Amino acid sequence: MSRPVIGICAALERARWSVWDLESVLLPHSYVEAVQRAGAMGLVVPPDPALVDEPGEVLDRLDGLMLAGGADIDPSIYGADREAQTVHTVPRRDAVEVALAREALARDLPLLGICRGMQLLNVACGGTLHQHVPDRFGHHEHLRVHGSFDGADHDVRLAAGSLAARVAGAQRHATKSHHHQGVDRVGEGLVVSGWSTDDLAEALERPDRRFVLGVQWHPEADPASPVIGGLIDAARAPAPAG
Ligand SMILES: [Mn+2]
Repeated sequence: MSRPVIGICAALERARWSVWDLESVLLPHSYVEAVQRAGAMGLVVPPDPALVDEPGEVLDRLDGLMLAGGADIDPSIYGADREAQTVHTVPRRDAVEVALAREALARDLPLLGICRGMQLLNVACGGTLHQHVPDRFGHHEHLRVHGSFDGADHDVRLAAGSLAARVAGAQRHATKSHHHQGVDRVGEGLVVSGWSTDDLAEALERPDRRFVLGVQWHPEADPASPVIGGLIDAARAPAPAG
């Protein structure tokens, strides 16, 4: 039996490798490996502008969608002015991912948003973001070292009976954290189902969908995390008729 196919949205970034320094479609291998480890095939989805109008063109070929971490979302999408700490936004990527997330919700395709991906899910549903969590909350517990998960592996508490708690297998869950933005106003239809000790939203879900989950932490960075396996299980289950 063939593996379920999970589309993983990749970044558009300038990158250096070997002798090259070029605009690149970029995705940390940890996302692809985590999907493979859970028994699925990871298909890297580049930010193709044609998908803004026709997201079904790629979703038709997928059993699940993963929105990966990455750059700050351009605040113009959620109707806010850019604050000083919001940098290096990639509006082309944002637009493609918003279209994919909305269509995945509409067709009840299993969807997991990780870090930026959770924020993207919120924005796609009309929500807003805190543009710099340390300014709002007065601490750096969600990101200690740029480019590393060191020192910011805080716990989250998950709501009893929530999808997040079911997938994590417990109401207290250890996480790898690396974010400076966070969910502010929650998008339409979404429910916050996880919090850090400062009450920042750490998990979002759509209880009226099969599997729509956003996590503010990085399960792909933790081989012991059951979260990506939860997406794969949902992607493997037969879609409801009609
Ligand atoms: Mn956090």
